[in-house]
Amino acid sequence: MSELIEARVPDLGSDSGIPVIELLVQPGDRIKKDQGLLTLESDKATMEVPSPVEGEVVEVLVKLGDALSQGDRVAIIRVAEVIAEQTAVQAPAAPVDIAEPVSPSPAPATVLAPAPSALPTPVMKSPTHALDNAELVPGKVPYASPAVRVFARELGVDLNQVTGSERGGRITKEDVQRFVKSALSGGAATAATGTGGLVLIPWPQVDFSKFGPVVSEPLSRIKKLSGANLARNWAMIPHVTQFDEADITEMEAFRKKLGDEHKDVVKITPLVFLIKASVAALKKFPAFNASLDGESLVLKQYFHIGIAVDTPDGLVVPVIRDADRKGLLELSHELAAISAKARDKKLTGNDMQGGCFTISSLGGIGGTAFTPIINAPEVAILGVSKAQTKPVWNGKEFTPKLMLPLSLSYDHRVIDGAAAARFTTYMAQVLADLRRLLV
Ligand code: CAO
Repeated sequence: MSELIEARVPDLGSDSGIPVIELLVQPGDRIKKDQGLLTLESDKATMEVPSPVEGEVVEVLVKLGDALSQGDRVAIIRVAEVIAEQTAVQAPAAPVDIAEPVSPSPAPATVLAPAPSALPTPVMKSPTHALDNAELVPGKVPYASPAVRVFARELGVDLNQVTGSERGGRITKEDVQRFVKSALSGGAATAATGTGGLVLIPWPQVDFSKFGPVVSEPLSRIKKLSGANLARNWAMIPHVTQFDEADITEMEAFRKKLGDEHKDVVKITPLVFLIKASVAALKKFPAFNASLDGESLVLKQYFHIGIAVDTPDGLVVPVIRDADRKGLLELSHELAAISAKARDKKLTGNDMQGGCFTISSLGGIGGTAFTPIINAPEVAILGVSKAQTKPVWNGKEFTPKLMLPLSLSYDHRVIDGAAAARFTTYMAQVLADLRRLLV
């Protein structure tokens, strides 16, 4: 059984008739308790109307520009019984948000039919921490004062494209002016913030149905989130991809032996060997275990490895912490656990934070090489394709060797081509002879 509840506009103080400036959800979206449903903007503040419960959006009852007051209905939400039970026993994960809620007081569910007894408190937008890649959410409200929003709107500037120069990414009037100047001066001039005021021509608007039958499907929440991150990372990081091959003939024999010994306990795939080899290479080449922070490089002394996991809803990157301190079996258990958690949609924000370096393995599927996109603020990512037996010349004759294709994309602002070639060469050496892990 599931019940439907109405989400309503909470107490807005003395304000009323406040326009809706952004809709943050649409029918079919799975939402967390306190997740923003829409954004209201008065001349004093911008605020989100939070969902009173975890559940699924059945209907959005308002549209952009509607003027809302306290108690107005904004959406109908289905609360699954199982979700309701979970909510009762455990605190929900904090919603991914660019703003820290100042007053995230619980929003009581308004069950359809009975009148609402109490209303939630609006979540004011006032970020107190810097943006990171897990927090760039499409459709989220850029951090700017109402006056700056009005200014941007008058100039027809989409604030999502403006980089804020103040603490926490706050956008100022000057940022908007710089953005406009950059656009007028003819294209991709760099904004003074140094993060790149990329100016692009508009996305083509095409009525595809003119050319044949079409169906339209909304993107999943994960696709929207990862899409925004991927687009930013691809546009802002000068990527180069270094390709190499590792002879894993002996590694594979060892993996099979180990796999047979532990077949009733855990599955051992080449990926755990790649995690260990990556850690060894990160230790040898510390610039790969780093992040850019303005004009400094932050070198990490820990080894947390992100693993790209393909789920029916899209790509997620849970992180295996302290991979340097774990053996192949422990890594195999952890890999199985995080993959299952990812596919069951149970990963929390914490599971996906703190990564140093990401591995994206398509080796179980196929292909010979690809160019993975760096998971900012990391500076490199390893793509792995399917190993194949190939004839390799040993100086006298061709011998069959199992060759594993490696594709290392790196941030050329931080890493030079020579360093990247040394990194993959070293990885290939480690994978070819695992005894090197002990050196
Ligand atoms: N070469 C040859 N075979 C490989 C291999 C490789 N590089 N990597 C894995 N395999 C084999 C495994 O040994 C396993 O074989 P068996 O079933 O015969 O034992 C089979 O392929 C399937 O492996 P798997 O994919 O289930 O396991 P994994 O540990 O290799 O990967 C995970 C786990 C979670 C990374 C993977 O399931 C996944 O989601 N991969 C996709 C990641 C992705 O989408 N990246 C793209 C990002 S860019 O859009």
